[in-house]
Amino acid sequence: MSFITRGFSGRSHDRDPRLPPGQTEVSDWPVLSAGPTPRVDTEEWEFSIRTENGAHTWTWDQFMALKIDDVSTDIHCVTHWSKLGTSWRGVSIDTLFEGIETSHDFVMAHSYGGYTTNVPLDELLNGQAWIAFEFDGEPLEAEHGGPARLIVPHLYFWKSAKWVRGLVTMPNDDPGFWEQSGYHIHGDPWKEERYW
Ligand SMILES: Nc1nc2c(c(=O)[nH]1)N[C@H]1C(S)=C(S)[C@@H](COP(=O)(O)O)O[C@H]1N2
Ligand SMILES: [Mo]
Repeated sequence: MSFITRGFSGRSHDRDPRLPPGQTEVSDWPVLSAGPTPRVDTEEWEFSIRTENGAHTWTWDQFMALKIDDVSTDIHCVTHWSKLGTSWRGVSIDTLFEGIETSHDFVMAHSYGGYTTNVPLDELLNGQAWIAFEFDGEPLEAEHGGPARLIVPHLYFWKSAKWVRGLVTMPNDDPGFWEQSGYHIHGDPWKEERYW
């Protein structure tokens, strides 16, 4: 069936074009957490965005009243696994930043439990990132970041902070948890920005 394609594509003949270099597809979903899994009840959960101009905070109920997107995307972990065609529901960072102004170009995502990761603000906007609370039609499991996690699918998955509790804008691209320990400051899987 793919006889001709095989001939032309050489040793990558069976490689799914959705797989960035050095990645292998998995069908299961590995759990990678740097510490214990925080258990955050939606009754207590809050999400906030803080800029140099102040803070906006949403409760779970307020969050659920926002515009919710269905997202289908591939995810790529720096440890070489990729999961293709995953489906999520969540609120886009565009929606959350409506009415929020900042002169800052960078964001630190903060999680319950203390994890942090840095992302340029313009890579969270224009339909590139969400605060997701459902996976495959089910509430996001605690091990995978529930009740809600950041997803930034076009960057390596360590940028997708589990148990996210807020975004803080910042003028400089300060490194987060893994970025301080040698992970790449940016993390584009197509450029293999793994470590530095
Ligand atoms: N809060 C928090 N978020 C995190 C991590 C973590 O340790 N703590 N690990 C990151 C890494 S390295 C990866 S690969 C993914 C793993 O997500 P998963 O466990 O749902 O596969 O979460 C990212 N987000
Ligand atoms: Mo990772």
